[in-house]
Amino acid sequence: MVVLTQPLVENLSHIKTCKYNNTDVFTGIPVIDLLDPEANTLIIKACQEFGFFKVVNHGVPVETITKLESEAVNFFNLSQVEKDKAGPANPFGYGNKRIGSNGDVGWVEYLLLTTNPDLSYQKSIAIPGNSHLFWSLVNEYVSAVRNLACLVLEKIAEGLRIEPKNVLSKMLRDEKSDSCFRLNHYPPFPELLQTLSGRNLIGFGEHTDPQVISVVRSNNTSGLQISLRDGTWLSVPPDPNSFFINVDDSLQVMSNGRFKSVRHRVLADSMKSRVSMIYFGGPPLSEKIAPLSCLMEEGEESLYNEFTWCEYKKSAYKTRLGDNRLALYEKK
Ligand code: GA4
Repeated sequence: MVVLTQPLVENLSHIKTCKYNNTDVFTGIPVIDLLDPEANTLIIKACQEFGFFKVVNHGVPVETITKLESEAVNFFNLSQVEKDKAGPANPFGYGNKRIGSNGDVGWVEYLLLTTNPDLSYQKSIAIPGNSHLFWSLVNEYVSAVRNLACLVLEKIAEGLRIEPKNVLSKMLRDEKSDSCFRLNHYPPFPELLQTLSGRNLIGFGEHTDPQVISVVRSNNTSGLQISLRDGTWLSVPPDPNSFFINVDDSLQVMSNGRFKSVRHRVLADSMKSRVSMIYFGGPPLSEKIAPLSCLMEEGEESLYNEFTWCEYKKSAYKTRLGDNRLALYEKK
């Protein structure tokens, strides 16, 4: 069980809230069994409908997950002074409430890391305690969820009948893949304060992920919500034994809009800490992000102007969290 202690609240006025409206629970979430021979087709359907689904029989060992989660809990339980030694997030490192560098804030603290196992980089982020253990668990976890992300991307390629089937996954397997990893901790936000204001505190504001695909795992605390195409928000029941998959902006472009990147957010829970671990699978910086030619039907035109991942990432990092970052690249 995850138990975190946190001294209560400084000034909250800068953190956004949203109206408490008993958001509906997403009961229809597509659940894909990766051992199901129909998984390809079901994944395509989920990518088109929601840009979001859950996977079971994912092949990531339970110990890989629990060992890293327990290291993350130990880290977030350290004193503020100790945690700050691993910060500020710039963009990598420990961050507290500030998200990105353009004024976004949330009821969250986190470690944002590249998936680059380079030791000199890892040494630049000072993890107190047994940092060797920490980094080896991060590397073990990241390589397991990267495999999962690649398996899902290969099933997507098969479902779309595009060849070779590693056309998408090879971007994540490339040694220059620009992927990242984040450990998030959402401290509880006492119910009393929530009820007094009649509002929910935003842990991580609404946004889409810029990369290709994201693999999300959380403990048993709720908070994640996704937005449907019509703008309705639905709460995603937590499931620590499964992974949630997000379609990201780059995959939206590569599918020429057939898939939509999912808008999501996290609300703080009144009672319990939420700890999540997210792998963001990104392409190499030089990769051209454009609709896959083998997918285009006769006469079909790209909905987007061409760009590289480097260009998109640069422009994304200049935006506010909730901005529609792809709009800049949509053909008018
Ligand atoms: C959203 C997805 C990932 O968490 C992230 C985030 C990044 C950050 O936290 O530094 C960004 C956000 C994310 C998109 C817009 C910019 C950059 C915060 C922000 C305001 C690590 C990523 O790659 O893009």
